[in-house]
Amino acid sequence: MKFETKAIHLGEEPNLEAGGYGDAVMAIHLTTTFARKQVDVPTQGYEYSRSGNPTRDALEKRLAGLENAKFALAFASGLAAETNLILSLLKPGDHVLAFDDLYGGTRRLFNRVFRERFGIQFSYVDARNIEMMKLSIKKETKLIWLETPTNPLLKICDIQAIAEIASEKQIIVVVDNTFLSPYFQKPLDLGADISLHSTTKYMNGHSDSVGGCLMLNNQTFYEKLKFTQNAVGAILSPFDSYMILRGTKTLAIRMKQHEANALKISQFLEKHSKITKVIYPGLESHPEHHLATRQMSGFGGMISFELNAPLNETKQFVERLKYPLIAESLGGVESLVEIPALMTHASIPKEERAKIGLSDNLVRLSVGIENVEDLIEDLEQALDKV
Ligand code: P1T
Repeated sequence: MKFETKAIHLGEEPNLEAGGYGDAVMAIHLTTTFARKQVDVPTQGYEYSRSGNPTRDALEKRLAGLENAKFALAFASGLAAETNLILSLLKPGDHVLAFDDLYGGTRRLFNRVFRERFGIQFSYVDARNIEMMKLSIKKETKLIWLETPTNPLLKICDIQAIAEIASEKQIIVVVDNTFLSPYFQKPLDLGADISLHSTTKYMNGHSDSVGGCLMLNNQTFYEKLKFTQNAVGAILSPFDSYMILRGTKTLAIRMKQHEANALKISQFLEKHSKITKVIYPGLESHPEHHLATRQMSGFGGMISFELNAPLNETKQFVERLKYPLIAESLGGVESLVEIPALMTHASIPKEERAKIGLSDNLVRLSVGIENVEDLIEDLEQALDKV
């Protein structure tokens, strides 16, 4: 079954047997608990909705299929998925080697919760530099944590090359695949052990559900993650499971349009005299453009850029835009714009931001699927006044 077909049918096969209604769409099983006839025989295996729920199970089946994975688990947010992963697979003293450009909330979780309070070690390196990655592995290194493309600088690292180094040393490789969705990148096929998403973004795609998921093939890891999911309880609700089931049906066509719009906008920005820098993996000027072409099947819908203007003028430019909403998050059908240093990455100290090249006036644009001419016209009018 091909991607678009899985995205519509997997997990939502109608029940045409006696007792089923043949629903074309998965029901939202709001129930918290499941009645049984016999004390020791749960009905169809269901006991209590934290441990398992038919709507969440349907979503997990779909998510696994989209990423060519054997297993998937759905959580209350992307950060809940990350927390579940670390609690399941690491212990105090273990070391995580992470890409130095990550979503600000991920670094906050690592540094302020797991390092300060639970004694897990983290070091941050530029994962584009394979030699540096090799040199940074310690005997306590249990996990390599990648985001590619990164948030917000869209740096791209070689998943396959890193997975090869990691497997020699039995280190688990996690890839946060939020920025591309499985439509454009499948980290497990490239040798990663676990793929992670904030489903809040492209997977749901309509800015109306917060969620997260993990996909993987290793049964031992899956059992540990599943145990922790039930023990800790950060599950995705039945309603949000339904929302993401619905969202994934249009993932392929949405991603194509996000990409087509982003490519045109990045080309427009690159030519504009008031723009000093445009970062988009689909541009030949992107330093990892060739790796992107090999590793990804599309370039996604995220663009970061800098204006030839100080921060206050950059802010005014953003505030003059008519269509993109000034908001955190990304991956919705509507365009969203933000200044990471003041918003999504404000929790990272300024000197850390400077080290990775995240300037105060970098603008991040999540390109929506509005008409691209409207979006370009809007950018043009806002740039004219700079
Ligand atoms: O917000 P939540 O669903 O908990 O997901 C966290 C997360 C994880 N990974 C990546 C790459 C992310 O971008 C995010 C959330 N990011 C934003 C809210 C943002 O505006 O960048």
